[in-house]
Amino acid sequence: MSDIQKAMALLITSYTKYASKEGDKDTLNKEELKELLQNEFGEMLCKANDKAGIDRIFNDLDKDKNNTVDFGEFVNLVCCLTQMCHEYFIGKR
Ligand SMILES: [Ca+2]
Ligand SMILES: [Ca+2]
Repeated sequence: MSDIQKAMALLITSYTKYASKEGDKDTLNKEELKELLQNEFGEMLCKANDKAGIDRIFNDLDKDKNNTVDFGEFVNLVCCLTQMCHEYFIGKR
C-alpha cells in the first residue's frame, strides 16, 4: 500500500472507531465528533474545546441538517484541515 492509501485506511478506521461509540455506528453525533476532534486533532482545533466551537463545527459539517455527521461530511473537515496544513508547510519552505 502507498502512503496515501495507508492514510485513507487510517482515516476510515479512526472515523469508525468514534462513530461506533453511540447510536448509529456509521455516523457521528455531536458527542462523538467532539471526542474525535479532541483526541485526534487536539491542539490544531483548540476552539473545539469550547461548547460554542463544537456547535459551530458540527453545524458547518452537517450539510444535510439531519443532526449527524456521516463519513462524506466528515471528510470535508479533513480536506479543509489538510489544505490548511499544506499552506502552513508551503509557507515554511
Ligand atoms: Ca454514532
Ligand atoms: Ca448529516
